[in-house]
Amino acid sequence: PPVIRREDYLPPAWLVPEIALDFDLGLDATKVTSTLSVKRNPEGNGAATLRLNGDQISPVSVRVDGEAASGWRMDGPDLLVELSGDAHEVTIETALVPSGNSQLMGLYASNGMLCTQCEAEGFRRITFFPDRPDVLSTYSVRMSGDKATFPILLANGNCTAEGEGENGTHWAEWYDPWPKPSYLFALVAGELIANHGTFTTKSGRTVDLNVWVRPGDEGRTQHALDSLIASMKWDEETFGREYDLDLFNIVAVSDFNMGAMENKGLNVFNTRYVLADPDTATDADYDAIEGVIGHEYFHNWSGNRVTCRDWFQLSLKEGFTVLRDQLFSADMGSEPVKRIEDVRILRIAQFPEDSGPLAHPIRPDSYQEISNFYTATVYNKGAEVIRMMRTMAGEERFRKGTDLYFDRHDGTAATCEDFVKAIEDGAGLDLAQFRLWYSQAGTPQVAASLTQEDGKAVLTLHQTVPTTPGQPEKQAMPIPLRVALFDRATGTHSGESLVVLDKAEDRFVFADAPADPVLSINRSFSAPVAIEMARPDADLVFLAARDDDPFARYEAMQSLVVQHLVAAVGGGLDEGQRSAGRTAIGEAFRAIVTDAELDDLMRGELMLLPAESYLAEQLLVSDPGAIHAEREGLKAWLGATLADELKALHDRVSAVPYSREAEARGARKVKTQALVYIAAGDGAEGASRGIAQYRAASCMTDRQGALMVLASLDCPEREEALADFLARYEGNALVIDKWFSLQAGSLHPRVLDHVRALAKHPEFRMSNPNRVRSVFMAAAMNPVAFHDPSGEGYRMIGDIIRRLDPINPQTAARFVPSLGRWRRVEPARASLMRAELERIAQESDLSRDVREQVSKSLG
Ligand code: HT7
Ligand code: ZN
Repeated sequence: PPVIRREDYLPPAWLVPEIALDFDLGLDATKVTSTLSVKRNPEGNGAATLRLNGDQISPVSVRVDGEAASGWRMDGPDLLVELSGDAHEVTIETALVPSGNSQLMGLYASNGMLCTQCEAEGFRRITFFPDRPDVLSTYSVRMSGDKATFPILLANGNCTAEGEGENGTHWAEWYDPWPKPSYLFALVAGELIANHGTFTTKSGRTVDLNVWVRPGDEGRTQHALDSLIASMKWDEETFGREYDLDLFNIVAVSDFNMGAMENKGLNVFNTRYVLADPDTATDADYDAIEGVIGHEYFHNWSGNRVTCRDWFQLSLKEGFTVLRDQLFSADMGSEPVKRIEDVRILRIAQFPEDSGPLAHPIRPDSYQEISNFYTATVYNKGAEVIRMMRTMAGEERFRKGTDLYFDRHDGTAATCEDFVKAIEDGAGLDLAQFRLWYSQAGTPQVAASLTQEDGKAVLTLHQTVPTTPGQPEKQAMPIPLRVALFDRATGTHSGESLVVLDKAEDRFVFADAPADPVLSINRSFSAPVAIEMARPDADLVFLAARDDDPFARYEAMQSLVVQHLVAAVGGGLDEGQRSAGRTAIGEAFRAIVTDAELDDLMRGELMLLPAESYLAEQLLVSDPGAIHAEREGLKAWLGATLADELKALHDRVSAVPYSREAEARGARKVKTQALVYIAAGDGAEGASRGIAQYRAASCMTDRQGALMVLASLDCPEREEALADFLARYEGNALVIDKWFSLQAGSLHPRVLDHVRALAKHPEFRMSNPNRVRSVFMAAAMNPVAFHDPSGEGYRMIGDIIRRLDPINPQTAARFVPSLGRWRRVEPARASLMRAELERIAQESDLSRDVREQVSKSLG
């Protein structure tokens, strides 16, 4: 497959200032007539040929300036039209079969309705067009269809006219005044019902808001609508961004490849990120809905008003928008808890990507299939990179930078370089060297040591940026680190400083530090790096209990456990050392479980053990079985040793009545955490408390938490709860997804048999990405299932990739990275993982998506 390179960018030869689309809608047959006003681009190469991209479509007719065109031909999937002048009108008809579109890109049918997904290259599956984000057009859309099948007809912008047609049909016309790239086009038609609201913007305009869902789901839309209103207000207050149309529609669809899509004025969402009520959605679901609604709304400025010049610039909109949604969620809830959650996601999803065969910079240099680059690196590391600029500039100056960015580039397709330059100019920063964060892949490792010289504390830092595929040589990057030096006696420090390490090695002298201080470094995770520092347990126990930065407290607790488990897995601990390590962890853990000053939301974070994938990251080559056994061993030891404290905690929080307030949410979070440890320490006690929590549950958070614990136990209560859950929520797809994923993600010894049975369950559907992920992504992320020494877990994931690829290649390709980690796994498992990748590679008609990921993983 051809490789697309960033350095080959050329401006488009032809522009399309306007497009008119006419849809004659049907689930099995839709006719599309598109009329493009094309204009030669003075900045283009002057070519007479207009290249219009297509994908699995063919033209029914082609006209130029109203006449049947003779000068057109196909070049592979693309349509080439010969044009003589500088401006023409090109009209093309295509015929689509939405019900046959299982890839869920372009126009497709979902649950009896029609909807579109055009990012990144789906528009070319609807009609022929220069399908690239630097071609901006105003869209006029007309659609007609059977009124009973499609009572609601939606597109971008505002509805300008509607009426009745013949034979039970009706029609609507929509016009979006804001020029946009084709990837932001959207159309939805179907039987939908709205939860309606309004928002008055800061300049006094009233915006109509609708959250559209299938009839019957409308009772679960209020949280989404509230989140939208909160997002609109927050973006005005925090970034000075006002909404720019009179209407904002959100539509929930049940078949969707990703979370949601920011189409101008018509966001399309996976039902997962819309529907919630206390009986069916957990607190985590509520938070995710708020975050995703915010994310898509914020794209209206960071993505839509200022879009990307080409897909290599994806982090321009995604990294920035993730940062914006993170700041929003932090302001809506607890800032430190949100920061801890974001760092945990980065470490679980992005660090492994950055150290594996698919590592790429946040602004990639090449790709074969752009869908493979919607990654944790582009999104989450991209957000961290912009967050570092904010940290170095300070909030106020950062805002000056973003204001300048929006002013300078409004209405255009911009680059990451444009963004950095605007922050540089607006915030008054020198970001010359900082630009390396955009071009170099790999998580920098920072070795830190603290010494005393002439009564002063000296912090020595040394950075290494690991080699990554295609990047053997790396340069030192600027790494902003927040540090504080604690006085052991008083538990205080004299102020936090920001040091920027911009050389391979540097020393920072702290003249007025206390004698023999305790170092707190990378506070609030000011840089996305790994800090390497061997530290006495006592220092970490001190910070876990006393650091005034909540993130640093969490970090100290994590480091204490990581240090211990990594040594244990490596066989480097004798019985005495193991027991001393556990005792230190146990004491820190006891303080967390019993600290009356700590709020429960934070307690829930501090109680979490580091993920197995993060532990594996610490080792060049690891044995997943040994990591799992050591981590579970520690969990069981903590559960048994602190049984009384954990039961007291479980009892206390079980008495807190349901509400959406932070205190009650914290109680629920800790309730399941406590249950996890109790069950690890004593299975029978876990089963009886688990089923009691399940039966008493008045909300999904408690019910799902109890079921999660029971699903990992081999006890009769497990079967009772699973059967009850299935019967209780029959017909509710999102909750049935939970039922599938709790079993596929369980630590039960027969989990592989369970996954095989789930794949044969009558409710399992290969055509629905949520359902496929609920079984197979849960299994791929579950070390017990995936890393089973038999290799059956790898075989299962290999099989699903091969079976899913012809149906939905984008979703299939998302499973490849789990197998791609083979080089970091012990030899016996590594060869089984590699064999699975080779088996996939032998398939003759693999999609570009899967082929790219598999060949890079083997290469
Ligand atoms: N910008 C959206 C990306 C997206 C997407 C990409 C490829 C295939 C399907 C897709 N659905 C949505 C989502 C976002 O980041 O906001
Ligand atoms: Zn996004």
